[in-house]
Amino acid sequence: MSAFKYDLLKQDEGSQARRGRITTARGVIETPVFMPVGTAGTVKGLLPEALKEIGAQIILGNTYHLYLRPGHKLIQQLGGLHKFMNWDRPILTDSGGFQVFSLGELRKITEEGASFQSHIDGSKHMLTPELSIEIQQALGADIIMVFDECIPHPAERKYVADSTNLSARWAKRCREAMPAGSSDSALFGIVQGGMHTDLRKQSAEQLQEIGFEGYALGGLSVGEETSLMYEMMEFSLPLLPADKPRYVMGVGTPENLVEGVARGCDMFDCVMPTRNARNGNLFSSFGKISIKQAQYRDDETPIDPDCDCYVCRNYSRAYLRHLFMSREILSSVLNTHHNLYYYQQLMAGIRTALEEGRFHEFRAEFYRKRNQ
Ligand code: PRF
Ligand code: ZN
Repeated sequence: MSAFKYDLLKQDEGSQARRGRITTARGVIETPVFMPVGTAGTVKGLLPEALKEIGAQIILGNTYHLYLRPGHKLIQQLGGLHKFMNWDRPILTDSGGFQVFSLGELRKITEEGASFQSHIDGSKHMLTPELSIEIQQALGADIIMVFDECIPHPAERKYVADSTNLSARWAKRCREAMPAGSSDSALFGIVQGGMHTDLRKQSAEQLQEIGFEGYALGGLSVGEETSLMYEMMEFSLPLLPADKPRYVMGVGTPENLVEGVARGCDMFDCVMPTRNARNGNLFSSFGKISIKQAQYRDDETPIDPDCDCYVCRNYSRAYLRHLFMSREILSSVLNTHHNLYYYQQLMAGIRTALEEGRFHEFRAEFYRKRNQ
């Protein structure tokens, strides 16, 4: 028997927002939740202890990267991804569908799967639904994603329709490839359908016919207008079962998280807080700052006076600017710590607001601070 379950704790009255709880064999995840990205078996720049201190409940790993390097068989032999990277809380792995899609010219898609050339050494590989499940099982992920094709935008309608059907057939093969009974891992389906509501609906129905422990929206945040992404969320999320978690993949900015929650999303992941940190772009309750700007040269204040993270309690903008300009390793470490803390606090604030029935006020206050 799988330990996996989702409990809907509270439905917001003024929006689609939900306060929920996912239970896995490795512990509970309070939702809505943001999952830091740990592509290659590490959330770049942070010790697992720091990740916990920040409040990360679950992190994301990538099939594509770990398959190519160091190899899923090696990780399995060494006791699985949790042990390998010293992280004992839940891990969700993405199937490789999106990473292969990002390779552009280096890939070819057939009924069988996706052939591609490694971005590391150019070697040829083929990822199929069955292999993707085998890899994610070997890694020991708590939540496993189906192998899909993330459709580029814009795309011809015929391409979107054919690809969405192919992803549905792949989703079925993923379900069938899951080991029966013994596994503690949950399998999530991924809704595609591009920017077409009828194809999104068809995809949501095809996946529910197969049956999954949770459902994701794929193919968003691929270059479309933000308003179009919100429209797609608004249309697609209510088509998914209310008693299962809903995950919008690869999203997004702090605004996207607030708006995603308002439309009924429970889970998010994005490289934005970690990647931006390494580029010196820092989040705060009043917006984003670029720490390399000359105005911070002698600024003794912390990144965000409202933030009580380790970095904001101990370091000035002047010091963080110095580290960034000097290309010091600690620059990435401290910036990543602050940005992920900001994302985790944002989600914790959303959860508390939902519990107290004041999500509407929280959302208004969130925008008020940014615009003042
Ligand atoms: N599919 C998968 N992973 C993803 C996406 C997708 O469509 C996206 C889209 N933004 C991010 N990550 N498997
Ligand atoms: Zn901070």
